[in-house]
Amino acid sequence: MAKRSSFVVVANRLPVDRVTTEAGQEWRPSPGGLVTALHPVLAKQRGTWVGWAGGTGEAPEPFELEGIHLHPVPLDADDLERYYEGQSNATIWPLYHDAVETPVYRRRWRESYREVNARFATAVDKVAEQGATVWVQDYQLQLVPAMLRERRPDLRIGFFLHIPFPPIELFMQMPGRAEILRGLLGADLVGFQQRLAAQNFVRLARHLLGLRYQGNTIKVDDRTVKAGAFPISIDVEEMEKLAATASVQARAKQIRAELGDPETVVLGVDRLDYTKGIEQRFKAFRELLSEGRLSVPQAVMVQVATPSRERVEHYQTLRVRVEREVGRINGEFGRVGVPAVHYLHQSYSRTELAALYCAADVMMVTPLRDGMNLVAKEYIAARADAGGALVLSEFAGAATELRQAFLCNPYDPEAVKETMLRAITVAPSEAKRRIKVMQRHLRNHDVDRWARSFLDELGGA
Ligand code: ADQ
Repeated sequence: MAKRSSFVVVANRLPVDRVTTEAGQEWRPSPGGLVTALHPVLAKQRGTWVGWAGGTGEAPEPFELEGIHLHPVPLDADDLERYYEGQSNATIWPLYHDAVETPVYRRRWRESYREVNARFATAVDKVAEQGATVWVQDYQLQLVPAMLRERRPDLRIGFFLHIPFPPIELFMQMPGRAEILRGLLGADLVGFQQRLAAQNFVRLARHLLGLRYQGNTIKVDDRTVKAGAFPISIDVEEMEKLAATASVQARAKQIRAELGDPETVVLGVDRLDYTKGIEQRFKAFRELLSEGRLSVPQAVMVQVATPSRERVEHYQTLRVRVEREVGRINGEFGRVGVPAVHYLHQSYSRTELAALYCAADVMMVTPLRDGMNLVAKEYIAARADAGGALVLSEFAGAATELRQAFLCNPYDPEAVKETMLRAITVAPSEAKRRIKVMQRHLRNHDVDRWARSFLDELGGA
């Protein structure tokens, strides 16, 4: 019989990785903002996290790690291909990000998405005690709230979407759109990164299902569903402390030296994803070099592109395009021993990321659309010296909060170039002023506050 909890988090992935050590296989917590934020609540309430443990085949037995119950849900190879790579990452992901790549629609993927969502709902049903609070995370599990409500009307159900929620015209493309909307409406509280997304959602409820709403409260049968904006954040203190350690500071210096001590280090850190505007950033850098407004080795660019969703076609073609562009820039503007772009298709530790942030004069965050973008917030938190400058796309959720960044429209190449130059040439006193204002904002809006505000609202919903 599964252990029952009064607080359950449901996400596609469990916050753990299986690692092989000399002693055999063991589980390690995987670092991430979500688990950091939720760990205290989960530990205090003897909570359970329901999610996929990675790997295909039979799921491991439920186990405990650092005071949290972990309840694995199995996915087989077909689920992975259809529910995860297909419906989640080739249909919903591009559609919700302004269709910057054309979403692919397949009936079999949709069926698999439904089956897997039902499997998650069944798992939660098993572990949630009477009247428990359940918090469902993200676009892979949008049907879970309604499926759960049907099985368990006693539960208090929250849902948080980490990615944007599209305007009506775009959402209406989706085959099976009403099922998704009804799925979300199974929750008591549906949270988004931004106010606009919450508005898109309530308007859609009226447009598609004829539901009435007042403010952000939708009437569904005899219940009400609240929508709201809860901009996610990072563990600000952790990043501040990490970046201030002597070893990170030393490593930052070493990175600059290894880059040839250029005047300007421009940095990008993203999952290799077509929503992140990596190509737009390279184009701006290349044109500035070719117009002679920047030159190597005075300015160099470092682009960390974390491998991501490598079996999805959109991502395979993106990788080819990005790597071709890196080759082109280095071919034209690099010199022996001095590439213009240092391209790193690798994962890094938090420590190395912090050192990279500290080494960068200009951080380029130029997504075409992004729910929030935590890299932008991490960069600001890492700059204990209040040095550096952040170039930030207007289409990242973070732009709503980080108003002192150098904001730009990533679709406009001239705007990206001008903004990048402004960030490179900003007076140090002005740069410092901007960073400090943003740091103050972040200290008051960290990930812990995000989780608390959502759960408080859900408690009162
Ligand atoms: P992502 O699209 O993954 O998140 P982001 O918010 O930037 O984007 O978070 C990425 C995280 O991965 C950051 O914490 C970053 O430090 C880390 N990371 C990036 N490259 C790395 C590397 N090479 N090695 C190790 N770590 C790396 C989704 C949404 C966002 C939303 C978040 C949280 O798309 O809009 O901000 O969820 O809700």
